[in-house]
Amino acid sequence: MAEETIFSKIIRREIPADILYQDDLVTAFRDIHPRTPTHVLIIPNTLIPTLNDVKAADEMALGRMMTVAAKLAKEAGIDEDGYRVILNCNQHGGQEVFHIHMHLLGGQPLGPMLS
Ligand code: IU
Repeated sequence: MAEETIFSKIIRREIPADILYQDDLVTAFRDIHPRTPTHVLIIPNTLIPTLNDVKAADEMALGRMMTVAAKLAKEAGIDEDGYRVILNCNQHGGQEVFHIHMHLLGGQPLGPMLS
């Protein structure tokens, strides 16, 4: 059984976060250390530590993360200019919180991916 992170407490609203969207499958909230004018994290409500742990049963939630990313990008007004979604996995991917999350980044030009 994977250990819960602070993100589980955010989902249950036990600690404050700027939640922009929540449904039965996913929760989206503003990153506390925004790297870009729009920086939102989109996470499944069930604990999946990393992309390596994803199972077929998680596909609904993972798909919902995509549609919610697109919806929030539109709401933030960054859909036309464009934006980036990132999902970090483990140490080399730079993952710090072991509850899978998609970063939605935008509001400025982001340049080439690995610069
Ligand atoms: P990473 O992909 O695991 O490196 O990203 C973790 C992100 O979670 C990082 O951008 C943090 O600023 C963010 N975050 C947060 O928004 N709220 C928290 O309570 C914690 C981390 I802990």
